[in-house]
Amino acid sequence: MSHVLASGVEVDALKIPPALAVEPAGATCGVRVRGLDLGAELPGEQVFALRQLADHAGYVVVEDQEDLRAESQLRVCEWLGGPYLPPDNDDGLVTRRTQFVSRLGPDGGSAGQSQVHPHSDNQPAWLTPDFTLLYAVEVPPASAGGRTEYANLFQAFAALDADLQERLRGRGQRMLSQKWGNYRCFDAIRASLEARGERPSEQDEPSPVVHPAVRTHPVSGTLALWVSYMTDTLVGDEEADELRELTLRLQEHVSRDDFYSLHEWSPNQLVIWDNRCVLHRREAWNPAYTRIMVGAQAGCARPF
Ligand SMILES: O=C(O)CCC(=O)C(=O)O
Ligand SMILES: [Fe+2]
Repeated sequence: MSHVLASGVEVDALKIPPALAVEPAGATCGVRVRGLDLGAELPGEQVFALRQLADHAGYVVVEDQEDLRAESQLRVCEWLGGPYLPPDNDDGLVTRRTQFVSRLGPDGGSAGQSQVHPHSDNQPAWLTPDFTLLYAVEVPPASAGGRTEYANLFQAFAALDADLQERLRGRGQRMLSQKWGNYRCFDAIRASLEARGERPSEQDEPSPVVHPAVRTHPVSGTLALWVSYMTDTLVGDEEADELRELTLRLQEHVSRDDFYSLHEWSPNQLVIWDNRCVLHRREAWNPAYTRIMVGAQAGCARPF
């Protein structure tokens, strides 16, 4: 049965070969795909199907990927625009970002086991990754936490009243540095920085990176409210207080539960999410359980 994807395009309007089964995955966005074997060289029509879904759905859960090795993730990255390499000054999650494929866990790696707040990966960089891939090797039972949620930012933009949409179009947002963005978004990173006596301060140089607050998706052209907890402040002519208030208001807006789709992980799933139109956040998990994930990022562009 056809359904409408996050971008507004119907699944039936895409070229999906009959060997693939596609169904909705989350309440607000996402698809689940069966019939793909990413451990093998795929025919072009299947790669094309995966690319179209990744470009329109917000996130794609690819089921039944047994023992998806690093080389296979690299090949998927190459299909999606090439592996993303972070800028040199990216600190806080360096290990994960400098090896385009790396293992998170069992202690959660540098992202830790604690809660992760809404963000888009590497959003503080000028050039940001289109996609993140995350493969579940071993995960806690859903009742022990560790679930990941994806916010549909097309919906978040559409839900603003017309006046506010107008106020935001064409407006910049200044990003935090990667370090202070990670401090804000990863409770585990915050705890380890604070344990070393490090905290953000008024004296810190503001990051030079300014992104659009409303991002045009490069494939569908649909508008996304691309604000997150990696945002320092919106840019504009208003007084500083007013800008701060507007920034906070939008951060609360993109945290609204009704924009989020909950993903409960099972082993052997690869999730590919589209950082251009979804935010993600993750629950803490009970450290008595092991959670091992293998991740990578793909595609790279200057947001507009
Ligand atoms: O563990 C997850 O599900 C997501 C972690 C995350 O957001 C990250 O490492 O950037
Ligand atoms: Fe992330």
